[in-house]
Amino acid sequence: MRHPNVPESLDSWSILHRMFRLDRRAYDGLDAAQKATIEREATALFAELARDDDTDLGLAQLLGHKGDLMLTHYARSFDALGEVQARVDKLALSDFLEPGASYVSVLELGLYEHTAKIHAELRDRGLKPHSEDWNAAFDAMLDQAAAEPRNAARLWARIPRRRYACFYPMNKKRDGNDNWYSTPYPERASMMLEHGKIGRSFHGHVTQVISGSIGFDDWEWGVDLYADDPLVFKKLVYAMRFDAASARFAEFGEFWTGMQFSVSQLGVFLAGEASPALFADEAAVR
Ligand code: 76R
Repeated sequence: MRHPNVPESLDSWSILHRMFRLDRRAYDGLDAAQKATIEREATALFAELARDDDTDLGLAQLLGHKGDLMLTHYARSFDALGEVQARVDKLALSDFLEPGASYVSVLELGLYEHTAKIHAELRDRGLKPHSEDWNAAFDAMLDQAAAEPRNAARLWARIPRRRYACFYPMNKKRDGNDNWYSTPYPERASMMLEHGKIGRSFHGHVTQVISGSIGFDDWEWGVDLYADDPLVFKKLVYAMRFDAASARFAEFGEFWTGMQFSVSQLGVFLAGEASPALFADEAAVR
């Protein structure tokens, strides 16, 4: 299963992003009692999904014509994601939500450096690639990487509760001389190292969640960024454009940008008169 050219990753949450348009005019036409019923039912499900240890839910009010509401679902398997998708579709609120886009991916922590070190170490120990011992040593080292406190904390982290959210899918290019996948491992590893350095210069200002979607969806990765100030997205993504991993090799899909809000603010979002708030207090959020 392990291949010398392929960086390993640690994988965790199954993730489904769903972007909807809300038919505000139709919703506004309902009488107060109907709205209250719809709001109560949706709030109960969303609260459950945001509170449960085995799922998480992020709500964001989107800006622009690409959608009004983004639901970011985390679950512990694709099966569980399927259940979540069906439950949302069964809500009376769904009569007013028109699906605009969606994205399926799995949260991943890339291990370029770890993988290179593991290969070197296994070579030094004289283990033959793909032998039983080689695979076992590999598994042990991956378990060790997963147990590192920094990785462990990020692997099953919940959706960052920061006000501004931005999501976009991306590829690494396969185009003539700019083919990421035929670039030698050490070069890719050093570009990823540089990428990480630029990323870390924004440490604290942004929380990024990288999810892999090769084999699942139309692009190769999903990028979620969360910050307390939307300008951080512009500065970070711009800075990265100058870095080889992005400058030479990145291709981007559509961007979705908006404001996260708390489940208890769903009614404010549906009423459409004020911007629904995100409460920092977790008890209020969940
Ligand atoms: O996770 C880590 O901190 C380790 C270093 C790291 C990896 C392995 C890292 C750091 N990223 C990694 C992997 Mn990233 N990242 C993006 C984008 O807009 C663009 O140009 C690209 C979109 C942003 C904005 C971003 C931010 N990263 C990846 C991968 C997988 C590649 C692969 O495996 O081949 C992609 C597609 C990707 C894309 N990255 C960081 C950031 C930030 C802010 C960091 C530092 C995080 C921190 O330590 O605070």
